[in-house]
Amino acid sequence: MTALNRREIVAKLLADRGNDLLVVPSLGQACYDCMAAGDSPQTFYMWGAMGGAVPVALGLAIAQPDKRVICIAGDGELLMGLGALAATAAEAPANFAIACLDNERYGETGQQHTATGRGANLTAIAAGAGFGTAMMVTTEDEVAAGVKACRETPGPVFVTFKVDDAPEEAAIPPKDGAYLKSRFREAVVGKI
Ligand SMILES: Cc1ncc(C[n+]2csc(CCOP(=O)(O)OP(=O)(O)O)c2C)c(N)n1
Ligand SMILES: [Mg+2]
Repeated sequence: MTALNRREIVAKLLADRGNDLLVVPSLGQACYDCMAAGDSPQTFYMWGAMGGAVPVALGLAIAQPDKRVICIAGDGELLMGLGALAATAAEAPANFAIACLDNERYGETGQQHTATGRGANLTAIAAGAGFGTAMMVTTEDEVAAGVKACRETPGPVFVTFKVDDAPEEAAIPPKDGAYLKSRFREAVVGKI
């Protein structure tokens, strides 16, 4: 494993995010990473629905073409919903990026090994699905380019960040699903 730190990657992905960046972190540690970088009503935390973060974020990107949408997803999360990568490439939203935090583990549930530590390459899978930009970031030198691609490159963009498998301290976002939905909706389309 290389020594990239997931919290530092997420802090960079979300730096100076303003009001036009919409973020969908997958369940578990990706949510805590986003919370640790600073809570925002423009973050829609997935408290469950493993495998559902990309479909949710893809629909959001299609519905909000003037806003950048980033799905920050664990490797386990993506492996559970690989078909969503093909659907994303087929829809090809220019405002959409997936940032995979690949620790080669199901970290949230006890560090079980995932297939990415045993040969599966999510960047190659994304490229095969048809993503125009599909990058693998393994060193500090490559981080800035990976972050820039997620924030700015016309999508769909897929970037794997190989991060170390050390669990970080939990930073717990709000848990009330109705509240999270309402505040996100209001932040994106205003009060109804
Ligand atoms: C359908 C389903 N299966 C299993 C789980 C249990 N579960 C919750 S988080 C998680 C691991 C997620 O791994 P990954 O997306 O790689 O995130 P990490 O914690 O490693 O960053 C698992 C197995 C679940 N919530 N839903
Ligand atoms: Mg993982």
